[in-house]
Amino acid sequence: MEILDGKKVSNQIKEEITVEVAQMKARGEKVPHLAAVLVGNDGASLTYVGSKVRSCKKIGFESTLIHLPEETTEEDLLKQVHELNNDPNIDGYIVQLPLPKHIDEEKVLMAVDPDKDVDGFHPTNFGKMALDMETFISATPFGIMELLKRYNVETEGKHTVVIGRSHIVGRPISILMSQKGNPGNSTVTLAHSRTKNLKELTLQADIVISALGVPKFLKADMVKDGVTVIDVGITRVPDETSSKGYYITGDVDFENVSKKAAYITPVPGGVGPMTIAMLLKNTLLARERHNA
Ligand code: BQF
Repeated sequence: MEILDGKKVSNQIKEEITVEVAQMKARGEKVPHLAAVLVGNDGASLTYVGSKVRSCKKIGFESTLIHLPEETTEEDLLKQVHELNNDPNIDGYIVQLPLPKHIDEEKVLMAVDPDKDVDGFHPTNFGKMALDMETFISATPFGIMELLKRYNVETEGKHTVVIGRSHIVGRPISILMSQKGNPGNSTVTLAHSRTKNLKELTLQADIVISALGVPKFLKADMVKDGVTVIDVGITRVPDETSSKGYYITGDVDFENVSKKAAYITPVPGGVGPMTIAMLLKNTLLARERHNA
């Protein structure tokens, strides 16, 4: 069994980007500038945005955090989005999800300039991804592909079962894994809440990608020997004995599934850190495209 160490690989990617940014600077070019819009004070969102901004500082990017109150109206948020679209200093930006319930997420994501949409959530960018065109690939699916690539995990002709059909992870990774390329060329089954006999499917899988959000859902008796398991789940489970008041767990019963797996991602330290690294990669790409 080999651990797919997302923490380690994400640090490698960040080091590679650091070198490129230093070269940009040495040539007298502007360095990439990422902005993040956070609405409200959701604990997990604050953590995620904080780590994105910290990573920017570490690798030499400029960053701007726009923290708006929970009561921000949809209209005001759309105004902020248009300001970022028109700000020539900003190469790329994200609107941290989830948004408060009174704001229409789809409307906001549609307002983001696709050329600055480093999360790749705009329909134009999702469409380009699905058609194999150059675009911003969403950070989490992009991170999974990069992790498989850097560990030389064989995907060609393999049966990949994706669990979960979210717009942000399940659906796009099912498309990417079936596309031509390496990683890719996989035969993909996309399973979801209405799937019957899920266990029958996962038992046939060479690769299982779980993006469900149910702690320890995937059990050892659901996978075959030699399986590759990618765990995208991150759930905070309340825990009074922990200093943070919670611990983080994935969709996979790691202790038991890892005994049968050829490759497996841990939680934390697997897909999560890769998501951050690929957001930075997309921001670098945005800067380079604006130069070109
Ligand atoms: C780790 C996210 C659900 C909804 C909105 C490192 C992250 C997570 C875990 C992280 C995520 C999940 C992010 C670990 C960003 C990934 O060590 O395991 C980093 O910061 N993520 C997000 O911005 O919005 C989300 C999950």
